[in-house]
Amino acid sequence: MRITYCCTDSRPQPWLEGLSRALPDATVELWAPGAPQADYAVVWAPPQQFFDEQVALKAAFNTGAGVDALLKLRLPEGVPIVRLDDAGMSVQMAEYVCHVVIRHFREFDAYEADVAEGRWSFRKPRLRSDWPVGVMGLGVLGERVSRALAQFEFPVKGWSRSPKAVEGVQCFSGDIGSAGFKEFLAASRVLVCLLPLTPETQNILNRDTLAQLQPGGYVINVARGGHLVDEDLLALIDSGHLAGATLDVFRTEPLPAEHPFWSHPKVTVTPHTSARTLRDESIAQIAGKIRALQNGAPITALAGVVDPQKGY
Ligand code: NDP
Ligand code: OXD
Repeated sequence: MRITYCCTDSRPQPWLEGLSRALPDATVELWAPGAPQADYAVVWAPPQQFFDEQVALKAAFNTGAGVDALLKLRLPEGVPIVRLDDAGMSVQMAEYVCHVVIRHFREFDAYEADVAEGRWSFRKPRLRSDWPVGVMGLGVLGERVSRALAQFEFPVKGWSRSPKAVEGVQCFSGDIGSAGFKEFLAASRVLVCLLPLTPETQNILNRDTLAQLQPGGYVINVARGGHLVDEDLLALIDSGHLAGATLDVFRTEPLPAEHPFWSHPKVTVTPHTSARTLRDESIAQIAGKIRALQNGAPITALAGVVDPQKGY
């Protein structure tokens, strides 16, 4: 069995060694143009030439949860794409989102500013009931985040395309623009985006949808920059309808130096770090799936197989 590795964002050697250790019977190689045909691919943002040349793949494993970049390529007919299914990301995402919600709700940013000026001051306690948090997308990450927020006793609302039941979370469902979607927005004050980026969800955080949040709303985008219309967010913050935003993902990454998000006092920027791919967990998951396929399991038995029609 031959495995080809083509990830443009990480040092290849530890991945090649880890995959070789996990699959001792396999030949694991770094892809280069003209490389021999492989049975399986491990990829992140490969060039189009990669898929034009690798025409004998039984499956391609994406070393991230989101496949929006991969699905922009011309993929070989019938090759299943398998994304990371958690692999240590959901707990990181829960930490990040809970941190941001609590920081905003408890006004820790304001306390830090006071302390920096040597001021000992108290703020009036806020009521959790005034801070319902809406989570868009109740998949692997969204569900974990919703449960974590519910542990802190925030009123948590969740929205997904198909109906879901998550303990402690009021779940809404339906397509974008449906009654369920509108009810979800109207019931939320903090909005967390954990949707995949697809043609339907592109620009979903816009003037119209964000205006439907409760006054004093706060936006947390940890999914993809393409979900957010940057100018609409800034206009709603500057008009006072939104209190601010924490953004981990951007249309162009790294965020260009001249972008207004860097300096806006009500916008916090982090460098696409809310849930990182963990190498050992990811290798273990991918190797386990390759072993299952080699032992005759059908592709449908694997978690994380992407539906190309849905785009996630
Ligand atoms: P999943 O595929 O497990 O979950 C996606 C969820 O979104 C599902 O609940 C799905 O609904 C819902 N959804 C998709 N399209 C629509 C739609 N049109 N209308 C309503 N609901 C919709 O994905 P993950 O939870 O694993 O990951 C989510 C995203 O998080 C990734 O695609 C990636 O972009 C981003 N991400 C960001 C990271 C970072 O560091 N910033 C790290 C990892 C991921 P249904 O279940 O009904 O299909
Ligand atoms: C991912 C990401 O999709 O890191 O896994 O954004």
